[in-house]
Amino acid sequence: MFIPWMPVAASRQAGRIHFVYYFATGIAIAVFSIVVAVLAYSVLHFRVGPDDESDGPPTHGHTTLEIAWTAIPAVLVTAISIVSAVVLAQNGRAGSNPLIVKVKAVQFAWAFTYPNGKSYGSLTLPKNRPVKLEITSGDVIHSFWVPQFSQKQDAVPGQVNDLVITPDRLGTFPVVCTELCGLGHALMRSHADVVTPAKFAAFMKGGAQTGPPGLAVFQQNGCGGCHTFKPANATGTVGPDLDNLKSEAAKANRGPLTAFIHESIVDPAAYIQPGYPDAMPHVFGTQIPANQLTQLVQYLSKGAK
Ligand code: HEC
Ligand SMILES: [Cu+2]
Repeated sequence: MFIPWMPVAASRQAGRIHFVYYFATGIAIAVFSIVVAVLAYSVLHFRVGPDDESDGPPTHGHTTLEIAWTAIPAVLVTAISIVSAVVLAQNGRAGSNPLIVKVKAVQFAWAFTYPNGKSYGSLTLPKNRPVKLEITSGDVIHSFWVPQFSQKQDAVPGQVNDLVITPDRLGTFPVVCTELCGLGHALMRSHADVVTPAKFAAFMKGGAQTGPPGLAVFQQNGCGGCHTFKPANATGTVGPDLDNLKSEAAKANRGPLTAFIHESIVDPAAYIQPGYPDAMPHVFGTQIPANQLTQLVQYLSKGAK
């Protein structure tokens, strides 16, 4: 396309959706052009003379014209409906062997779990294989969106919504939360890497989970959306800078560092850091499994100064 009206289509579904867009837009442009042309012709051609104050000639209906302007739009609207219905049906089809990835949204992060049981904070997908995302939420309503895949799907607590994607373009594309979900909503972003099938097979085997175990817990629970923490490359500013945890724990005077961190995560309201709102989610105590919580506390206490 000469002008990039839309994000590049990076999946088969996106290609079809773009076709529907252009199909409907093409019809709209044709109708608009005809209407404006008739209007312009009428305005110019039937313009009254300077001194003509007489009434126009009386006109009655024009049956042929009326049938035409009823029938043509009906045909066009039906055509758009049929094309949309076909695309919708095709886009919902995952085929017989889709890759199933469980997607869990929480304030304010994404977790993607693969059939091998491993979870990641970003999405890795093989090119040209249908993927079925099973999307849910751990707290409030979020919405999964990758502009280049052209589809959105709500993440609703207590419910699993499917989304089928067949990536057909290698590259890295943003994952965006597109449902206002709280203070860190604007930061609730990740990315989708579309890789070759060979690379994907290596990814599934290797696990590619880099960094200390606590890092994954930190990323999966969206801590970085609100906190700055250098070891995790996190730059959030809603909550205190966790690089300063040691001095803040001393100031708070609520026991040893690890105890303070543990309490801050499972019961944020027990001690509110002066100058900050009570904005930290109160769900982590029940949401993060005990072993992961231990890893997270260790990870934060090691990185803290
Ligand atoms: C929605 C934003 C938000 C998210 C997400 C969030 N926090 Fe917080 N956090 C805050 C705010 C605001 C405070 C300060 C208020 C308070 O003390 O409760 C805070 C305080 C803390 C403190 C105490 C720090 C201090 O200096 O007193 C720790 C430790 C902490 N958070 C860790 C985490 C971890 C670990 C996660 C991820 C599991 C996380 N936070 C997720 C907003 C957030
Ligand atoms: Cu969200």
